[in-house]
Amino acid sequence: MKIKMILPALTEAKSPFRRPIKYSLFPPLGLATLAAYCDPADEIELQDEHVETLTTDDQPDLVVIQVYITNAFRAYALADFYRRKGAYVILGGLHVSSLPAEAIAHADTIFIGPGEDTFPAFLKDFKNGVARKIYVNSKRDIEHIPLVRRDLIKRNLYLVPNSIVVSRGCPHHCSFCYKDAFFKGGKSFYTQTVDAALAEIDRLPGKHLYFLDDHLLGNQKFAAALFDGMKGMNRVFQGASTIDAIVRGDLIEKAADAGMRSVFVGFETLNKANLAQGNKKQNIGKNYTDAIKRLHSLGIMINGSFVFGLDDDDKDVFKRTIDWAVENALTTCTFHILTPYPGTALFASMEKEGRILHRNWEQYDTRQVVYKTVGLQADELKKGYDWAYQSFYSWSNIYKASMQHEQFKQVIKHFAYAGGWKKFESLWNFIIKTQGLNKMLPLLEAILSRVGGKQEREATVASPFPAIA
Ligand code: B12
Repeated sequence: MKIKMILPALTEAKSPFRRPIKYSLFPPLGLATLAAYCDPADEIELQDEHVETLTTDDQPDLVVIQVYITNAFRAYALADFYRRKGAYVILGGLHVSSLPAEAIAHADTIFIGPGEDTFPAFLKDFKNGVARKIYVNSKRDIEHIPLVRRDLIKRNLYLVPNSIVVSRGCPHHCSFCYKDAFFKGGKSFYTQTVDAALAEIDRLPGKHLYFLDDHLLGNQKFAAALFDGMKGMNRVFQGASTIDAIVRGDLIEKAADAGMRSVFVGFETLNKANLAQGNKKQNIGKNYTDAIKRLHSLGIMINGSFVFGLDDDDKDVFKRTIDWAVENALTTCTFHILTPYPGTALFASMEKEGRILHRNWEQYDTRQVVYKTVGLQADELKKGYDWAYQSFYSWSNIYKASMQHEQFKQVIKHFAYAGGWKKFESLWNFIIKTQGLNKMLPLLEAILSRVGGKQEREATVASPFPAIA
């Protein structure tokens, strides 16, 4: 059987003129995970529209499309196209799980939730000619899944080909997060076995890894065993965690010893009422500054993530946030305009209050205001968000943030990194266009590599490479 797997892209990611580096970071891991359930005799082609032009003159028997919010319309157009050509088209992923009624109009079969049980069940039914219209995930278990089909990934098209996930979901329940909608009706946080995770790491060439897990430190026992196992594997890695997991016990020290060199932290907001609106209980009352100092002392770079537009935000929120991020020497920041994803508690409450402005999902990219604001006018919010990026990455603030470090070496490295990354988007664009991204990997590994003792570790260089939003 001929199977075509597609990760569609939104327009911006496909621009022939300028393509932001963030779209060339990670390969389509979800589809490569699903491909592992296909028969070895199947002829599979996996195409990621973020990094390549789709071939559409083919005649696959089965087309598998992954849908998330901003690529939904493109995914539906591709699905319609292949159905007209006579292929059997199936749709799954986060957006399909949130809005099955919308997706079903464009598919022969749709999938709700993770695909580790439903996709193999479908394949069996499909071969027997009895495929159903809808498959709903019920088994939440990734302990014994087949090896991700990394051979289908075109590694040379990505800056970070070694992305990996060893868990699904997260132990928390923030009202704006996709998670509760996607994992409705069952476990919403589960991990691989430590041995399977270590074996998967072992399969990856080179040194650098990027864990895409929502919360790598979320299961303390699992993470501790994973980091113990990784010690001596000579890896450097980046991942995400919450503040409360960073300050609890000595897990973060274990992570640093295992090779963690940068962490994505969702600070979201510095305002308690806003944290409560976002149900981000794990951040309430936590001393952010202590956690930051601890990370810096371990040589772990921090990519702080912030959301603007929660109801308690006022005009000063942008400056307050930037001042705080600079004072605390965050190396990189990603800012977002609050975005209610369908299926979330936030979307439900805003819809009830008549605050959802439209359903043009392409604009739900966290850079545009898609709901009726409360504390700020919509244009103030958009302008403030744009200003936040400009201000945080201005030379004066990069200089100020760098100067917060105690060690001179760290000052220089912070300055070079933050300046270098944000100011060289056109260089990244050139590298992408000339297909030179994979040649940058050794540089990334060298920069993230372990530095000697504690004193030197304090001066660890931050990654000059983008952190994901
Ligand atoms: C890596 C990543 C990216 C990468 C690229 C995506 C890629 N290459 O896969 C980049 C950096 C480009 C990116 C960008 C954005 N992202 Co993003 N990203 C992620 C991240 C961190 C990991 C995805 C992943 O690999 N997961 C692991 C794999 C194993 O899981 P999976 O992909 O979900 O696949 C499983 C199931 O979904 C299912 N499945 C998926 N497809 C199908 C299809 C079929 C037929 C079947 C049966 C099953 C199935 O089976 C798979 C195995 O269980 C997720 C967070 C997350 N935890 O998912 C956010 C996430 C997907 N991103 C999100 C968003 C909003 C964005 C942005 C719009 C935001 C922004 N401001 O940057 C942009 C725009 C992207 C665009 N082009 O439109 C949201 C999506 C919300 C939603 N409701 O759709 C998420 C969930 C993060 C969040 N905080 O909410 N992202």
